[in-house]
Amino acid sequence: MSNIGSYEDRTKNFDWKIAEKELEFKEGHTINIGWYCSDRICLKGKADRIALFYEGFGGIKKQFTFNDIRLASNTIGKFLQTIGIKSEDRVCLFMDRIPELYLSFLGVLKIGAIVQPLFSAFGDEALYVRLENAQTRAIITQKKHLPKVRKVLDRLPYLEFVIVVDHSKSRVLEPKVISFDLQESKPVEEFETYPTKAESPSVLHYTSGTTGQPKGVKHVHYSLISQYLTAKWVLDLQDNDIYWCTADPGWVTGTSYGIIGPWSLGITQCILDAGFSAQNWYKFIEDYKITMWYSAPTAIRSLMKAGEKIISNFNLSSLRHLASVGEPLNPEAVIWSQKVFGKPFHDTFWQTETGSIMITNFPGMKVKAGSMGKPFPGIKGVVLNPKTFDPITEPEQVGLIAFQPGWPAMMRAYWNNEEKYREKFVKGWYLTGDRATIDNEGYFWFVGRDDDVINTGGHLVSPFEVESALLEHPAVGESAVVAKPDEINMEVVKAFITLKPGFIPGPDLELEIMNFIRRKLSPIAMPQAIEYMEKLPKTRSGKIMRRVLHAREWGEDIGDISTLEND
Ligand code: 6R9
Repeated sequence: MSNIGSYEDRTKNFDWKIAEKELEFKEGHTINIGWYCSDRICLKGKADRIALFYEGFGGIKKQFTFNDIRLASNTIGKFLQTIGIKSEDRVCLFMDRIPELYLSFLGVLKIGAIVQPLFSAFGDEALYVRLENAQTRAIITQKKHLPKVRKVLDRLPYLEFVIVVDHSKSRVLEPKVISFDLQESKPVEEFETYPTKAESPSVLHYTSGTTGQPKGVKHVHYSLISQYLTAKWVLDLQDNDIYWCTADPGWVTGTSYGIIGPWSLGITQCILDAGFSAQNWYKFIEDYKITMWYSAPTAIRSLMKAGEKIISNFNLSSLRHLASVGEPLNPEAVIWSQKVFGKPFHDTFWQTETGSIMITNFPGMKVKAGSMGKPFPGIKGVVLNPKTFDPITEPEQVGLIAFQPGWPAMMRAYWNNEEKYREKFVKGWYLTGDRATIDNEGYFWFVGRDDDVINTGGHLVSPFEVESALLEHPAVGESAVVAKPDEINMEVVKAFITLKPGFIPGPDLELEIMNFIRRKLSPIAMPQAIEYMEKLPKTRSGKIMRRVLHAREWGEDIGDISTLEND
């Protein structure tokens, strides 16, 4: 059971100072995430505890203690300083989920530089746009990704160093390209961490949102305060937990809760970089006796698709707490998890921009399947009237999800884009770009992104609600619902679906599914068209890209699709 007290108690006397105190941080003092995640844990007597269990392709296994990650991040930091990287320089991490990615993350922060993690699966153009925007000075990568880096190197005058971590010997390989071998380097025992302050920049995450060009979201070292406390209270991380966050650090979940949250708490975490299959995942949980599992709806739906039978081949009894983020968590997924794992996935809502969890099913709080839960203690969350931008006070009305600025992990800027940053604030509220309703118990219910909500003949239809209902049909594996142009109603509902194994597409099934939704929801929400797909377009963080499907329906330009998953 959780040891953090009730939601009500935690909300009543909330103060971020609780985290400051636990972390022994005082205003005006140095705060450095790299140091907090390694040196401090060693100083607290946990130097020999495993910080990272890593498993890669081909069954490669490695493990690192907190002392190991302290030394490795010192060594990487020292190396970066030696070649001339300075505080606030941008250093991009462009690696698969290998240990060096995690160790470099801390190393870059320890020298006061800004870490810019990118998905290693990005193609050269996606890479170029982000490095160009951030005027990145160094990129740390692997041999296998070098061809993509070489392609853009000439066009990036600010990019002075390409550092390859898996070449056997440290030396200059070609102009601008050097290799750095951690194993071969002498571990740096004593290292002076750069004295970053609360407002010193830390992480630069690129997000494309659902529309527009990618934006660089700038975070600061003080974000640690939120990430530490939310990891402790919401993910309910306790001293002996074995934690698995399935997210890649190219996505904010993989840094805020795949590095900073757990390690600042001194928790052992596991990384699996061997692709997705239900078999692999369940085996990983069994092998490492994972107790806390933070994942995303897209993965959960894939596990649901793989069926329940396979689960009986594994012992998953170590699991104590489950949470999800990234997309609306369909009620069906919560019900399923309760049935097969004996506990529900706890939904959490937040964004790259918010830096830490904002709305949550707090441990111990009643879980309402399909709801995101309530604002984290200390967070003032509301839904605003879309016209007046005033908070809606009566329950069950659709409004814009907004927060009162001021929590520690809030972004400080969009990199070089003051205008877009300012657009996110109205009447003193930070606008998320999402819509929800709040019920009479204060629970938030996701409706859709601002631009995804469908208006059919004046009725607003929540794509999430229709998608969730579709998942309840036995044939449907995944679904994406968008507006389709219509002469009479302006817009009607169109559903794109993938089928579970064994189901055959055809007009009869289509009709059956349409009627299923009509009965379950309403004639208005019933899809007027259904299209079968092999797979749905998704971002690298697993979010369904409705925008791509929408643009196709409307004959519009699909815009930036550099985050589209394409393998
Ligand atoms: C952490 C992260 C943010 C957008 C957000 C919303 C969607 C995230 C959600 C959710 C419904 C949840 N989103 N969590 N929608 N329920 N629990 O995902 O950051 O990649 O920036 O995406 O994701 O639309 O605005 P990011």
